[in-house]
Amino acid sequence: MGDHLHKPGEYMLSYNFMRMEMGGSQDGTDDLTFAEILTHPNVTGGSLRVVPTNMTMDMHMVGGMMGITDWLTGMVMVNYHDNSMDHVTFNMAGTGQIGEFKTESDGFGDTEIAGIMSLYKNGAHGINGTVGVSLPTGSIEEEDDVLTPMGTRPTLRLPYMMQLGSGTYDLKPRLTYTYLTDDWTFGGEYSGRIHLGRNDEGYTRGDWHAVSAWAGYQFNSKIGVSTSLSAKTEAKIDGQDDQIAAPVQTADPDNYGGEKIHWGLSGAWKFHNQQTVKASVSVPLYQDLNGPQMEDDYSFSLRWQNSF
Ligand SMILES: [Cu+2]
Repeated sequence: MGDHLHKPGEYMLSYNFMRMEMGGSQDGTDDLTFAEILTHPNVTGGSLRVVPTNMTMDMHMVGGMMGITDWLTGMVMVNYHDNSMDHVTFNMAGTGQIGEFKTESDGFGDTEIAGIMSLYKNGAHGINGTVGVSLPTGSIEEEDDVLTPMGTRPTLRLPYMMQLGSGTYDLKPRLTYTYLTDDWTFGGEYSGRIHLGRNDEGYTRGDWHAVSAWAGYQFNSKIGVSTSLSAKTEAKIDGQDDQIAAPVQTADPDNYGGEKIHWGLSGAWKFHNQQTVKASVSVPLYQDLNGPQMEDDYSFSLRWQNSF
């Protein structure tokens, strides 16, 4: 949304559904087998005994934009998350499986407010800067039932990646360059998320920084396609939530972050006046993860927007 502004008094409403699938685990760039994961030490002192095999993250995002002046557009975005993760539980020792279980969390995530400013405009060239703040409206105390290596089924606080928010106020800067012709669009962007301070449970999610570049082609006034490349670096979690202490890789703050490169493809259809639908897919080309950590498989999103 950082690539455009609206005229003063003009509004835009959008809804975006996004699904991200993860599966398998890596340490660095190496794929890990169950047996390899089980030899890793864990935060509770022993070795890992529970292995996550798959995660599905669904996000529903509702956004509003409003043109305030010629150079400033305001934005608000509300997020709703629906996460599920599959696991295999192993015996206290060895590699014998005792069963499988699924954990789930859902609810509102963090809320973003932002100002998008036109910093430079000259013919086809434009640079926009966005200053965004993420408010900690998402829960960081989600719980669900798990299957332990002892065969018990207690309700525990879920690992960091199943929580719905960061728990901190976060800065979300963005700098976007676009070059627009009648048929073609080219763009480049830096974006980041910087977590301010420590949350109530005693940790800070890893800051991330990303750069991306894209090219788009407009076949006619209604149909366009685009392709993108993006690279992202994310730090480990700093600190620890004392209530997240299970023999599973996702409970270890060190098993977060890394470097990723993604390739994306999308198509947009302007089907009525100012109403557009857009479908996108993204797949990883390269992942160097602070592991053991689950790998990105793919993500897709479906977006509807209307200006008025
Ligand atoms: Cu807009």
